[in-house]
Amino acid sequence: MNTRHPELLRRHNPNPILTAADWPYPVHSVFNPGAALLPDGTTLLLCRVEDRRGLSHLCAARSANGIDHWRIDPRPTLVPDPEHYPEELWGIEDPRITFVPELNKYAVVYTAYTRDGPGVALALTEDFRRFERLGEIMSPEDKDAALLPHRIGGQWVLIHRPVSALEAHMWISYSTDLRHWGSHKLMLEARRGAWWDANRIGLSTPPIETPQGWLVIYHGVRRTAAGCLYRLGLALFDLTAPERCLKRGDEWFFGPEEPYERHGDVGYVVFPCGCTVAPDGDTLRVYYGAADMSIALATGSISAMLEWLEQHSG
Ligand code: BMA
Repeated sequence: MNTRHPELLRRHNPNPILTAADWPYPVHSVFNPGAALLPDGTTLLLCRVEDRRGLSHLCAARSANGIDHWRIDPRPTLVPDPEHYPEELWGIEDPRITFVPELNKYAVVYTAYTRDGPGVALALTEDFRRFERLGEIMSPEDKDAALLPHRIGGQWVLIHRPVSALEAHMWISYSTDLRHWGSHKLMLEARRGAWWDANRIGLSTPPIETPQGWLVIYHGVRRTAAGCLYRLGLALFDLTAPERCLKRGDEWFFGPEEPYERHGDVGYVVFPCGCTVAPDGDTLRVYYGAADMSIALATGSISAMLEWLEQHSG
């Protein structure tokens, strides 16, 4: 019997690919980047950068091969603007990027750290230099959000993760104007008890559209006596009714193993917010925050993930 777990995501060597030491200005840590593949083939990462006050802003890094020789903006790319957007009082974090063909713009959905906790904010951009803010679209406490790339049944679709007293599940909401959201539906529930994804889950990268459905990488937070473990699982959702779960993997498939994932400001965390799909339509590059300290890369195959889900959904 083969007792080894299949490796659905292979870590780049050397990882991490970006750290605070690479930054052109003084920063404390860089992690949890959103990702986009630009039309000219450039990989863009919109990185969460934490300064020494403890507040985060976003900074773009560009690379021709998506691996190295990153060109990092010399100054912060998108900074909190609490004067005009009070919800950004304590910083902006964890961007998730979706290209929206209908608008010919990228939607950047990010966490705005408000006086009342984290909420969800949306900005549109064509070039990652100028941004049009639509403001806070989900009130606190809510985060781990991303927009789907096109309307379904005439409505825009947002996945997000509101928090109740004890539990945090993934929800889906609909809108006709990107500003006002309703028709809220529970999309994926955290499991209970000893499960790796008990009590608290959230979207990782924006969903990946495949002929079989929306492939979703999500994180599960397992609370232990020693702290929290952030690990990744897979689920598949209906293309035309994305709140309908078709398959859900029982086991996590990627978790903190390497020293840079186990040690940092928040150890035992792998936290992807962005991925790119290569022109072959199958090769997936996942960019993830490691231990809330640095940015790492792992590569996988969409068809292998779908195959795994076929075999591992209970
Ligand atoms: C989550 C988010 C992430 C962070 C992770 C681990 O709740 O706040 O930004 O990486 O916790 O600290």
